[in-house]
Amino acid sequence: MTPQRVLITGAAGIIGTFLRPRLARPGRTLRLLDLVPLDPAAPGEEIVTGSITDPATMAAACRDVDAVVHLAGISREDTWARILEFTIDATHTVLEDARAAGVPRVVLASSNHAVGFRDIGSAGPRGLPADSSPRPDTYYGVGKAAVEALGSLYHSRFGMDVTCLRIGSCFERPTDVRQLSLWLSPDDCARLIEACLATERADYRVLWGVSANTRGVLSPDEAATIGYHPLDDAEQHATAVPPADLPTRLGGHYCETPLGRAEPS
Ligand code: 15L
Repeated sequence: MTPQRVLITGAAGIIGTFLRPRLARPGRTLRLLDLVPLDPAAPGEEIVTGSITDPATMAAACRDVDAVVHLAGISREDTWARILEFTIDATHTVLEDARAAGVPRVVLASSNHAVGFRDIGSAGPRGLPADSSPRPDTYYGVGKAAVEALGSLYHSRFGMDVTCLRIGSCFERPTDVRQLSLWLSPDDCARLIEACLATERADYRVLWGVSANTRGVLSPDEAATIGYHPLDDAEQHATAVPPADLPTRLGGHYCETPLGRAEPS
């Protein structure tokens, strides 16, 4: 049975906003947490306003929850201090409070930037394996690699079911050539989360979060093992994308971004 009460951290962010209507189900409660105000709760929703860095907020937010989908944190390159506080330390707080509350299942938003320095060309016929060891391209990527390591630790020590999603480019539609390979459509993102919420055996997994892109470079195999079958393809938007060469590295321009420089959102 899929979880009945699901806590989503970072619910006001891009992915949280995509997921809010798409994960709504009869009999399911979505507990939506963010620092910034959200639209008022609809039936089947609970709103929590607060920070993932605050253990008391997280302890209350994890109460009576069947699964946590942890999206909150820094979503691009930033200073080391902010990556430490809002990605690494905050994920520790989320996992620790989830453990203390007996939450059995956690989905962690990782990123392609945990392995952004890998060559796209070295991907092989099925694409780059989802569990390729970290090759971060930024402090942001290091933060996501640490998130994955924390998830592994909490699975191994406490038996939590932990799935880390190395998300490609999750936007309404792809806007550049790299995203034609890495796009995760909003609908496929919801399909992927549903597959994570429905796994039957507690495990630790690292999966790609991408759609079924014609120009895909990331292996679909690992995510398929939990029943994720994407239906969208970035190619349907290709004519609107300016022609350009595919970058050599998976992380694209992140590989050249000065370390620690916060980009405007
Ligand atoms: C990410 O991890 C970021 O959160 C997002 O803003 C995009 O930059 C994306 O990766 C990407 O690589 O396109």
